[in-house]
Amino acid sequence: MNEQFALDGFVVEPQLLDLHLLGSLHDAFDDLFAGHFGTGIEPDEVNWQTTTGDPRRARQICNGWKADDRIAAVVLDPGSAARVADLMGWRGARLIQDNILWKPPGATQLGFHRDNDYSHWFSPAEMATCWIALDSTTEASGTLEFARGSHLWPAPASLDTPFHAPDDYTGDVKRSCPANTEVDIVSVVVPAGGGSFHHGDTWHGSAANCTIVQRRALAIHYARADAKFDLDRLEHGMGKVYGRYCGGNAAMPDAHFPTLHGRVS
Ligand SMILES: O=C(O)CCC(=O)C(=O)O
Repeated sequence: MNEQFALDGFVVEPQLLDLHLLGSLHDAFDDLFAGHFGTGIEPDEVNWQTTTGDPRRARQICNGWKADDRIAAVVLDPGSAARVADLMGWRGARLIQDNILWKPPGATQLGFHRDNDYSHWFSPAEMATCWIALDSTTEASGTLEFARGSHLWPAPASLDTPFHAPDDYTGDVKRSCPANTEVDIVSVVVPAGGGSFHHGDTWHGSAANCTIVQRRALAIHYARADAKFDLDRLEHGMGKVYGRYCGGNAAMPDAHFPTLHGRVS
């Protein structure tokens, strides 16, 4: 594992994307949130659409790669998956889900959370994430924030902060911080096309966009290539959205969770 990643639980990168792609990705965001799905396939989660969405809320769609080939070209890139595998010490990485996030000027905050608290429907329940800024970011524009070293903290006893528009977006991370430790927040300030990689146990969230510029980002969540459905937990109602792709055995189908780098076993 990279030394900085092992200590902090994240690394920030000034450039992750070929800048020629930015324009087409912005167009893809316009299309997805307007309900135009180029491939004819709906994303797995659509939390905001032009006609119905609350204009003050951060916009979110999950698995836009299925709906739009311009998003797929970035999400299915084996290079980012290889980097994640290397940082995590995994033999391979498969896609779990993408997360398309758009905070227009004035849009609301996203609560601090750990991605691994959403991964209990597969095993090992470990994720890692590549986050790519599609606009230059500043603290004021509500860029992604990490609690440094928080991947080493004990798992939280309970979770109260909703993802969308919580009153205090830092509530859960403050409550989960061990005694005698300070929450050390680091903001990902990068040019468009830059971003970060983070461990699934690292606490992260973001403030409201208090500027007059857009704040769009593409997050790509990965698991180990040999991850399997946790049939027991699916039976107990966990992972309803993605568990529907379980064909009765534990293997995760490549059509929905493609292996992007390395070996499955
Ligand atoms: O872009 C953000 O502010 C949040 C991203 C995030 O938390 C995620 O994709 O898990």
